[in-house]
Amino acid sequence: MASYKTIPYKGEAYDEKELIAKSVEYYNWMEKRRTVRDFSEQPVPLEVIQKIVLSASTAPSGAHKQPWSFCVVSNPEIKKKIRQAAEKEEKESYNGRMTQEWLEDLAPLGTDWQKPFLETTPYLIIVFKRIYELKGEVKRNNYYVSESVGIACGFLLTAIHNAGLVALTHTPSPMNFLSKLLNRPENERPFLLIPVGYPAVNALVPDLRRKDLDEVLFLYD
Ligand code: IYR
Repeated sequence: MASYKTIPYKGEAYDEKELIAKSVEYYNWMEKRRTVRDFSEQPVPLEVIQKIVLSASTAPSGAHKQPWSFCVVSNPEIKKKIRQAAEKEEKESYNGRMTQEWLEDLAPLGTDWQKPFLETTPYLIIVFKRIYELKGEVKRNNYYVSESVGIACGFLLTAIHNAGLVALTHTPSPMNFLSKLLNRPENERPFLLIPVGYPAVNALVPDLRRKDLDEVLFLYD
């Protein structure tokens, strides 16, 4: 079995003071990230999206298989088809498929079946998970696919935030129409649909509260 040659790890090391300052600074910056639903139509250079996708693709993955495909849609006709198909599914979901409890949980966010951002945002990034690899006719396994792709999407959202752009993690359900519309191979399944762009000038976001540390951190020392 071939194995990787090894190379020195090139990370940065900080003293304790710097370490604390870095972690505080990073948290304060991350805390500003918000899911935005009001996008501007202002174009974004493709190069930015390419770098954001490369950043996402640095995520760790099972057996380093990088089991993800990022489809970047800017074509207006394809965006229109995606919007139509997504709204059709969402309409059915909001009008019967979702439970009363689910609708109540969502009500404070004010979402509904209409998804204009699917057409107005400069880019839709549709993330697919590759449940296996296809080398010609031969199938090779991927591992921890949802975990790997989930982490990559986290990296993607962070890279978008770092660029000063905004995103929405949209999950039309069911979303198999995306495989058809984008003509994806049989080893791929849609994972997340992420519109990316600048926020609208007067974009509003819900004034929500995030859990405190003692609600999410449990120390065993
Ligand atoms: N997919 C629907 C519903 C929805 C579900 C959850 I959970 C959300 O946090 C937000 C929306 C939609 O996109 O509207």
